[in-house]
Formats: sequence, C-alpha cells, structure tokens
Amino acid sequence: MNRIRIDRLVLFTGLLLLAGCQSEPEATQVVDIDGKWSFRQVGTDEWSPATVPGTVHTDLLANGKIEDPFYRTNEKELQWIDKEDWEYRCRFSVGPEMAEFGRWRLELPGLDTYADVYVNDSLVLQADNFFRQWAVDVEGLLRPDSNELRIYFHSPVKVGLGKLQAHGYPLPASNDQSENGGLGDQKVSIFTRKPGYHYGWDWGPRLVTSGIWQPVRLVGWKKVRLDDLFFRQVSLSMARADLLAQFTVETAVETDARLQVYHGDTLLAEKKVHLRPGLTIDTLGFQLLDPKLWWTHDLGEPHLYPLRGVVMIGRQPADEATKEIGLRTVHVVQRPDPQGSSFYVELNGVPVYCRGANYIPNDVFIPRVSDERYRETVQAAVDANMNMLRVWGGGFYEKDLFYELCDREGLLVWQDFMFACSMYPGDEAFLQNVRQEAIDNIRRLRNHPCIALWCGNNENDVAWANYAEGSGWGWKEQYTPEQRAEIWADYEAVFHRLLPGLVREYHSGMYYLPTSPFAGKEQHATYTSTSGDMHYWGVWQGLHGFEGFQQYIGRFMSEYGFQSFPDLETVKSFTLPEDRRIDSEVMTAHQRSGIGNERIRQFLERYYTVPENFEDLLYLSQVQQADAIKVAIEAHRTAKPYCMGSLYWQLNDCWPAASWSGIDYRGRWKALHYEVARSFEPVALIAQFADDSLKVQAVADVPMPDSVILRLRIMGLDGRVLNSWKSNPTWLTTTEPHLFGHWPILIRTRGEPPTRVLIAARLERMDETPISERVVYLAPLDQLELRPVTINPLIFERDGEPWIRLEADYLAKDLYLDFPGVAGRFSDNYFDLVPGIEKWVRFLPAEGAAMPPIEQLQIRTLGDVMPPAN
Ligand code: BMA
Repeated sequence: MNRIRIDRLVLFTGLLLLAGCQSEPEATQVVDIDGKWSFRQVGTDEWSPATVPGTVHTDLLANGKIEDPFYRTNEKELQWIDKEDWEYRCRFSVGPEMAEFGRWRLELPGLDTYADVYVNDSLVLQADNFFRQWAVDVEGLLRPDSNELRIYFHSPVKVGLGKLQAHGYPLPASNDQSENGGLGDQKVSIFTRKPGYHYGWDWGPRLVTSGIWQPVRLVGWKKVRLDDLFFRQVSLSMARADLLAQFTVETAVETDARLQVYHGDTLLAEKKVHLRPGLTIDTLGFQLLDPKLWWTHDLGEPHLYPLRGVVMIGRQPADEATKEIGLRTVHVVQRPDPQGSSFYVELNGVPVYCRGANYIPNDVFIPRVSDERYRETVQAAVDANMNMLRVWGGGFYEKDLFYELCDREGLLVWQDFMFACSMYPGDEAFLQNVRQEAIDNIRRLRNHPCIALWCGNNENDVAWANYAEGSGWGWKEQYTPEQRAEIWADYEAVFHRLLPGLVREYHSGMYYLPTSPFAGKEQHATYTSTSGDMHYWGVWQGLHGFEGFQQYIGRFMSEYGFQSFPDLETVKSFTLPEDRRIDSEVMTAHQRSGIGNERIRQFLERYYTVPENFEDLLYLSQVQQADAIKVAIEAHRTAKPYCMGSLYWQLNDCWPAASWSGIDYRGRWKALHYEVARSFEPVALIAQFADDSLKVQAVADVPMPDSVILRLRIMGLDGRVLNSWKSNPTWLTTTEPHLFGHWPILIRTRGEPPTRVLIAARLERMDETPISERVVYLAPLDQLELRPVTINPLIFERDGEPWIRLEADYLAKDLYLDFPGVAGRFSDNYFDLVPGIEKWVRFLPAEGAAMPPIEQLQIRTLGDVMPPAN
C-alpha cells in the first residue's frame, strides 16, 4: 500500500500560517514507494515478497531460500547469487492529486548497482553506480491509480567480467577475494562503482549484493522545485557570521519568485528572483549575530542552527528545505617546521588533537543497519572520548543519519572518497561516472559541520609507489612500461585532478588530501614520515614488538592496528560447539587476514601465553589487542605537538569475525574499546616503566583552568602500601605533555621484588577528585606473580540505579565482567582492580534488556588465564 507522507504538507501549512496566507499550499507532494515489493531471479517465474530498502541476499534469507550468510561457512554456498540477474517490482498509486502536479520526479538515491529502471514498462533510467543519488522525471508515464515500478539488476560480477575483458589487462585489487567468488584471479571490483568491501576484505566476507539500498520516492511539483540548498560560510568572527545561502532551483515555467532564509520563525533574508525554465543557481547573503560556534564535544558544544530555505511564488511557498548547520572554521594545517611539516586539524583557530578510529560499514548488508545501531556506534565513539572518525574508502559514503549524528554529538569526520587498496581504470566513462558520484556526495555532505577534510583514496598511492622503484606492494612490477604509464596516468587523472577540482568547486575552502597515507608527492615512507599522515603497520605486518608503536610516529597517525577475536557470545552466533577451536574450518572462515591467527599467537607467545582453553584464548587475544593499542595511543599522545592525531584501525565490524575492531558485529565492546575510552581521556595520565625507571606524564587536549596534583602509591600485588608520594600543584597546558618526573623507582619498593609490585598513579584535582588513573607494573606481564582472585561483587542502589561494587584482596588484572547472553555493556570493563581500592561499575543493558541478578555475573582475570610465574 502506498503512503502519502503528510509531514511535508503539514510543514507547508505551518509556513503558510506564518506567512499569513489562507489559500491551499502550492508545495510539492511526496509519495513514498514503500508498499508491497516482490522480487525474482531472472529466468524464473516465481515472485517472492521483498523488503525495500534491502538486498537480494537478505530477501532470499527472509523467504527461507538461503541460510544465514554469516553462519558457519554458508558464505561459500552463496556465491551463485552475485552471478545472477534479479528483478524487483512494486505497484503504487499516486492518488487523485496526480493531475494537480505537472512534474513528477522519481528519486532513487540507492541503487546497487547496474539497474535498469522501468515505470509502467518504459525504461526510464540505466544506473551504474551504487554511490549516486539517482533521479529521473517520469511525468507522462504515470497513471493516478495503478503504476508499476520494475527494476532489473544485472549481475555486478558478470558486468565486471565484461569490463575486465574490455580493459585488456587486470588491475591490482589486493583485498578482492576473487578466488572465494569462484573467479580465480579475475578481480572485477575495481570496474564497478560499488563498496569495495562487498567483494571481500581482510576483515570481511565476499558477498556481492544487489538491490535497492535506500528508500524510493516520487516527488510531485508544479512550478518550482528546490533541488539543493547549501549554506556557505563566508566569514566568521566572535561578533558575526556571514553566510551565503545557495539555492539550486529547478523551474518548470518562467516565473517571479522570492528566496527566503529562516532561522526558526525569524526571516533572516529575502531576495526577489526571476526564474527561467531549467536549473538556476542563486545566492542570498545573510548574517547571524553573536554566533555560537560548533565545537567537538570535548572542546565545547556542538551547536547547530536549523536554517530553512524557502522558494516563494507569490504568497505561497513552492518548496523548501531545512539544514542544520554549524558555524566553524576548519583547516588542515601543513606548515614547514624544523622536523618537516605539520599536519593537524584546526577548529575555530584551535589546534585539535584528533583522537579516533577508522570506521567501516556496520554490516555487509547495508540496508539492515538500524537507525538505533547508527546512534549506538556514534555514541560509542563519543563514550570512548573520540573526537574524529575516518569514513574509510573501501565502504560507502555514509547515510545522512551518520553525519547528522556526528554533527549533533560533536565528532569530526575524515571523509575518504570510495577508493581503496587498488588501482582503477581511467577511461572517459569511468571518469564521468566518478565525477557525478563525487558531485552528488560532496553536495549531500557539505552542509555538515562534522566534515573536516576530504581524502582521495586509501593506500592506492603507497601500494603502487610510482616514484620509488623498490617500494610498494609489488604491483607495478607486474606491468609493461606502457601499462604502468597508463595506470599511473589514470591514477593522477582521478586523484590529482578530478577530485581536488570538484572539492574546490563544490566545497571550497575544504582541505583535500589525495591519498592516505600521504607524506607529499614522491615520498613514500610509511614507517617514518616527518610530514603528512602515516599508516604504521610494522607491528602487525612486520612483527616489530609493541615498542615499534613508540618508535615509528608520524605527524598524524591515520592507521595502525592489532587484531583480536570477538567475544564468546558473538562466536556462538555463527558456530556450533564443535567449531569452537581457533583452527576449525568455521573459525578460519571468519578470519580473513591470511596472517591473522598466526600473528595473534606469535604475540601471545612473546608477551603472554597461548591458552589451551578456547574461551581463555578469546579473552586473552582481546587483552593483548587492548595493550598493543594502548602503547600506540600513549606514544602518539605524548609526541604532541609533533604528532597531532591518532586514529586506530578499526572501530567496528561488518560481520562476526576476528578483526582489528574494538566493537564487534553484535555491538559488544571488546577490551580494546574500554581501553580506548581510558587512553583517549581528554586529560590523561601516561605512566610507563622502562629501563628501571618510572616516567609519568600528563597530556591535556582541553584547557585545564586549575592546577592538578599527581599521587603515586607503590604497592605489593597484595595491596600493602610500600611507599607513597604526592606532587606539588602543577599547571597543565594543551600545547605539550607535562613531564612529572622520571624516577628510578626500584629503590622505593622496600625490597619487594618487581614481580610483586604495582604503582597506582592518579592525577587529581586540588580537591582530590580523580581526573585520570593508571596502574603500572615493574615486571613484564608474563613474570608478574598473578593468581586467580576471588571477588564478591555487591549491588548497591545509587540515585535509584543499581551499581556493582567490586573489591579484591589481591591484584585482579584485566578483570572482565560478563552477564553471559545478556546484551549491553558495563560502564567500565577489562580494568585492573587494585587491592584496597573499590571500583564501582554499572551495567548498561541494551534496549529492551534488564540487568540480570548479580549471581549471573561472571568474572575472569588475567590471573585465571596466565599460569602463576614460578
Ligand atoms: C589498512 C586498511 C584496510 C585493511 C587494514 C588491515 O591499511 O586500509 O585496507 O583492512 O589495513 O589490514
């Protein structure tokens, strides 16, 4: 059944009352085509119910035609789907008002991917790009009562194979799992403008979808349609913001009109225009006095102004749109300095230390990511004290909701264009397609204050390494000189000419980085670089120890990472009990990094132990990952202002698997995400023990108006206080870390061996409230005298909420709390519980769940898993 959305009509009525007008609104009419869809495999006669937005895979699943693609090794059996063509259809009616509106535009902002669109059997559109905002005029083809929309999806793999053949030689695409798709070494992902990770990645399966991934709607209009509204900030001072409202208007008949800008009910500006048929772009200047700026959530308030642009014809509003904008200046500052050249984000004139992660799509099947999941993801980033996410180039330009949430919550977005770890063709049709895709997405995203920079691609340049013969991933060596020249010319055409030109044209003033990492043209250092951003994979790929993170630090660390396994509950969701071994076929199928399991094991052997027990191994892999990333973050933060950003790989997952993520597919926080929340505290204590001495520093990314003190307690693992010390009041600045001291601590341990000693360090306000707390050990982890610890958690009510009180009489290291089978997270988890110091935590159940009885709480510590040192 079709639904006519009335919210828009209601809005217009409101506007008319405001304008003091009594007549019927001119307006537009929106008809959502969200009725009964059905789909079929082309060549068969059986139509089955379908969900739009959706994918062929999820529709087959809902109809019981396939098994869950994520379960066990089902993915393997489903590779036929992407080699077939599929058809979707839906009947809809426009209603008796149809005749009132002379123009009807069919909007299809999400077609995946090679789609022929028919309205009442007339071909109206042939789409070939997942990322485009497709739309087509269909007046003349519609009937008031009953219409059919039919969309024919060509197999993306078959079309890709045709394009590969036409191209004449293959192109590199390291993560394209063509073998798993039954294509041998024929990599087709690069020829199709579709999320790269659908073809497989080193953390994801190969499930090449087709379908309608965004809602479809019809928009009826009469004389004028507001095609786009962009609020461009011209200048910003404490006293006022000067803005230009840029209206892009489509007009059916020559007419006089007025363009208006409102903030709430206040008319800010108005301009008379004379519109001729076709597209017109016109601007209207206005000011906002005493502007409230948009800040990241740590530095201030992410204030938003809802501004409305209206096109009036006579006394009637013809169309309108509202954009929530933020007033802010944002620059990437690359200024030569004695070490090289800076690379930092400056927000409203303030250098921002960017703390965050690389973000990938939350599912292989994009349409089934709920709005709630978007909210949780962005909230999880904020809760972990991040102020930036990088939307990485192997996924997709995210849905509006994602950017709205980042605007609202005060998170910056590093936005990649959708190209990753591959070389792409550069023929005219491809360039035109990319051009339109970039325009669509820049226009869609440019009103969002969260957008901090645009980046051309992920790692293509460093992988090809055109200017450094022995460098790169061994790609260029496989081509003839002519092919090499062609591939590089195609690269330059897209990333050094087309995309920067479009950013200049459509989002002027925004910084464009051609690729990440990028130390500058003709420089290809990934392990060290004194300019640009840097990806450091020496620990994971190169088997450097964790200390590699301290050694290889660039000006802005946009990638580095370490893998772990997901939580047992998540593993259970895709396994049978007999699969629960790391080397089982099923677990191996859910580990897409060729070196993944081996690396986890190698580092466990080096720093911890390799537990026999499966659950212990899952747990310890997470502890190890969190420890590794903590070392990295602390090294990056204490290198401030040389290094001004730390984005680890990767925030989240697109299916249940081993990966570099801190939050698994089921939304469960791994040890890493809890650790990141601590390591990314805006004001953080950083304490390290090395070479027999203790070094304590504090970093402040936000101004600290009052002085602070450091308190150290040297304790036995059994809680006996061996020594204690308090610093003088100290001021912290945001410009660089404060060094409290570098002390040979062993002389203060009263003869207790280092294997039995900890140091509890605490940064406090003058009134003794804690700001940041750390525990430091004097011996390597595998030599610490850990042991199983008994903890009796108690429940207390505080402000009407149940809190769990934990106390131990011996060190409980990496204490993991779990209510098995219950969705939710704890306010803190995977922490070190120091004997004699109480810890209060809350369980935060997922929506719809409640906190189970305390008897169900399970606790695991490192002492349960690591055998006591002998
Ligand atoms: C980075 C990313 C991804 C990849 C990850 C882990 O370089 O850009 O392509 O998944 O490494 O290998």
